[in-house]
Amino acid sequence: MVTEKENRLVTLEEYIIQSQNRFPGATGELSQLLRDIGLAAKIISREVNKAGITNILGLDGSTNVHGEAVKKLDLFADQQLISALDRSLITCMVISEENDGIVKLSSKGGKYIVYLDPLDGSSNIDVNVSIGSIFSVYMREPRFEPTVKESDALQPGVKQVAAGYVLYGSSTIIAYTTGLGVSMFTLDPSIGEFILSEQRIQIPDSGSIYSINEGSYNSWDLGLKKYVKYCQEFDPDTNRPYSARYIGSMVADIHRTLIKGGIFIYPHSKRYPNGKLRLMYECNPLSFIIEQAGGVSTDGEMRIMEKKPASIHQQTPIYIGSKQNVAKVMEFLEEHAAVEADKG
Ligand code: P6P
Repeated sequence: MVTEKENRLVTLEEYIIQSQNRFPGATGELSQLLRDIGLAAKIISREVNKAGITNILGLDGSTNVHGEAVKKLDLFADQQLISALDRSLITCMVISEENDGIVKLSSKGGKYIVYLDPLDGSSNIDVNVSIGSIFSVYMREPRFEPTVKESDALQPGVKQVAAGYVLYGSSTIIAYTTGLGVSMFTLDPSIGEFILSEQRIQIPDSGSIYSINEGSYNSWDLGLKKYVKYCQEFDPDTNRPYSARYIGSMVADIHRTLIKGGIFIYPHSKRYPNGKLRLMYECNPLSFIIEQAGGVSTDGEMRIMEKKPASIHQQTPIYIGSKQNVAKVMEFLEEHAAVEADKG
């Protein structure tokens, strides 16, 4: 018999406060930061869901640091997230895909640094495919320098204090972790609140979905080609052939991988020698989520979250998902690495 109390809806705000109360020494600042992001997510969700009506679709004519055409909603999302973080005066600096350099906020003494991909997968905006926002939070180091500088933000992913994503899909959800498991909330637009839908999420140890842009097949290393062919072979004992699913929005592909298991891969290639996806505001935060759910995330040679960043917009290859699926692709990569080395 579920008592009324157990059945009561828990909002994101209530959940954040309840979680904070488990840390007697907590100052409430990280809680406030997470609430700031939740507020911005509601505002962005409203615009994403009516983009077609308010002609916010389409390009605004500029390009971002990677030379990618920027769509109006990218800028809107960037502005909403940065202003929400600025208002609470606990974040000193934001690094965002939409800004070449660091964005210094009003509070020079703020204890947090936040990386943002304000609207990931924005190439899908005009075709009504799910897109997402990604955030990654670090403590500022060194803590009490008078001025913030880019080098303060060059920290490995293992030093994240929080990370998460917002997925603007058939419903708007937010998933985040502070290192104590992954919690997920669904936006109820009728009351304007994110409602707790799941906590301590666990990714299946193995999955039968592989997710990669096969259009780049010809430029892959031999081991990766062999792995994808392995996924496509018939073997009912290992539930193969696997299903191929690729949305082109990392948040959506990772969310599916978290829930259903399997693997998402964005490898290095001739076009992207260091990989396409950004280490600090795509791969580290989503790796934190997947690792907290019991999965793994590597660049093909080392754990993503242990990479020491050399620059704030650094790119990396990524193999992320269920333990057994990532282990299997690594077997193929290692087996054929010698062949690749010989090719030079
Ligand atoms: P491709 C979106 O532009 C993005 O940054 C990720 O969200 C997505 O996984 C990837 O790039 C898609 O890249 O080369 O397959 O179109």
